[in-house]
Amino acid sequence: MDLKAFLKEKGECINQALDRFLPAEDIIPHNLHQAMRYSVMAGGKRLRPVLMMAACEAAGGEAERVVPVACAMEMIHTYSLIHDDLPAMDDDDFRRGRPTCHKVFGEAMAVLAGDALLTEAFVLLSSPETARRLPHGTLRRIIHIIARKAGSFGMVGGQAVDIEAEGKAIDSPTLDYIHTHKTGALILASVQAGALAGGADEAVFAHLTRYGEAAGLAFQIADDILDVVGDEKLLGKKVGVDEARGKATYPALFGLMEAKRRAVELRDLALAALEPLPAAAEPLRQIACYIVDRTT
Ligand code: GRG
Repeated sequence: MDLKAFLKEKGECINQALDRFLPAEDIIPHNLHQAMRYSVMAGGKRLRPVLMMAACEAAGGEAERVVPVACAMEMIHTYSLIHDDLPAMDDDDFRRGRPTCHKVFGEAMAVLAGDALLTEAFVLLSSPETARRLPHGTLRRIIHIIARKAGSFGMVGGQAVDIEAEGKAIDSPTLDYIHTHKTGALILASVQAGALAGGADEAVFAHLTRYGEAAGLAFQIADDILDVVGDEKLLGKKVGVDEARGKATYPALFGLMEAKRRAVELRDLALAALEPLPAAAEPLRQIACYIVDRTT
């Protein structure tokens, strides 16, 4: 299997669907809809949607049925990036290779673009189009998982602890809390949503949950490492910012070597979780390796 081709094909499918689901720029309020589109359509790896589609196939379903849910997930992810880049949070000027939303549209409009993306994600999740593709009970469970993992028990909770930890010495359990919530939660929710949409039974759901947990934490550790050794041009954002801000990261707490060792260990845990699954889980296997080896 060619992972590059898989990522390209699924990414294009998501980009086309996002273009269809996002409000058009010529609909009032123009500036708000432009800001939403500016950040979502700026590129990005589409890792969460691709993981969701891959998990759906691994569980025996057709990836097509999870596309609206995957687009909603990308909208939630993009909202979090817009808000994270604001001066009140990480104060970043570049994201996805272009000036951040607030640099182009102003802070107030960036706040609103993030708010609207989060809200529109749930409009999409509860829309007739999404309901036509998934059984009612499955969709209800998926919406519950995504809402939980996006809120104060998930990503927003992780972000809150991350902000409070800035410039302070923190312990390893707090760092794991930040990473598994701030970043891991949406990655896990993507895998779980895909698994349910694919018709996973409880055993397969449990295997894919273990995969999602390990892959989510590995992704954030790899992100910490890239902030130390990554290439700004490839990443489309500044590097070295974590250290400058006194951010809680794996390299800061344990050193670069140990951070790399832990990322590889988590990749292996993710791969082990997939062992009972059929050949259709091959894309998930390769994505686990990509997450740790990536340069973007
Ligand atoms: C503001 C509620 C709120 C949450 C922010 C996502 C997040 C929580 C903060 C982003 C800070 C950050 C850069 C974390 C590192 C991990 C991460 C989420 C990286 C960005 O995700 P990618 O690499 O980005 O998948 P693309 O652009 O490829 O989609």
